[in-house]
Amino acid sequence: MAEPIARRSLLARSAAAVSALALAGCTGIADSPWAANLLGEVEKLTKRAQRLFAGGHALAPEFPKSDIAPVFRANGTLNPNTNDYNVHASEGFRNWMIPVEGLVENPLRLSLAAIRAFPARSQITRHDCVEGWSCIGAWKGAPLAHILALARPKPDARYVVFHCADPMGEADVDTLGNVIAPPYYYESLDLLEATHPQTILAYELNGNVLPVEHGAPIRVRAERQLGYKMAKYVQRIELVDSFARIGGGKGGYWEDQGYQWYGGI
Ligand SMILES: Nc1nc2c(c(=O)[nH]1)N[C@H]1C(S)=C(S)[C@@H](COP(=O)(O)O)O[C@H]1N2
Ligand SMILES: [Mo]
Repeated sequence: MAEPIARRSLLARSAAAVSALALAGCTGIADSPWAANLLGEVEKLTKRAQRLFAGGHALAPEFPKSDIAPVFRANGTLNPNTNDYNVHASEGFRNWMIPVEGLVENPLRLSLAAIRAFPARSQITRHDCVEGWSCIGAWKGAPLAHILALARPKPDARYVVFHCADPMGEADVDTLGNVIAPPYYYESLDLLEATHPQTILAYELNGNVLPVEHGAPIRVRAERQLGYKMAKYVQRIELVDSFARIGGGKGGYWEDQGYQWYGGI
């Protein structure tokens, strides 16, 4: 019986998340409001500097084919492994449907076939993970700008939120026997980053159909951003004016644990 894993509490999960932060050299964010404030300021500076010096839509470097890593490292969830996801995987994701909703004039429901039929962009880029590794790979997908142009964000839309299919931990049971669902991975970009030409909904890696460990059937590539900003297993896209009502309110699963929202590189 998988008892010990199934009973692992959310508290243990967040303790694990804090030690993961410690490993990533981010100790103290959670304990010190002063440090958190400072980090917030640095974050704003990084964002302003990147946009000022690099320009709003300056491109991340792209590389020749000869630089592609023989094996692209996978990180975070390697398989959502929920009943629902497993059914979709067994069907080759032909029934996977991504709603684009929230603050849009024209809500969409995108099948994988529809996403593959959009004009595609291919790019060979370097992925940087905060855990201290990088990997170069070739990605192909549909520019998110194209999809947002079809959905027509309303004037008050500020962020694009990606809701993912992978639960972060197991369901838990409280003392009254109520089942507590685990949080699901989610991430967000502002409209500038979301409409950047290298921000794509990717369905191919190195010329092959996107493998499950890399986010099948659809994952975000936002090439000026750190790895954790690039949601895998995208299930639903929502445009919002604020993060207040989503997850822990910080704009992403890892942001809710203390990571910066602006993960520029
Ligand atoms: N849904 C989801 N997206 C995710 C993650 C995850 O655990 N779940 N991990 C993030 C992190 S920290 C990194 S570095 C990259 C890893 O992408 P890869 O497995 O294709 O290398 O995915 C990001 N997107
Ligand atoms: Mo990462």
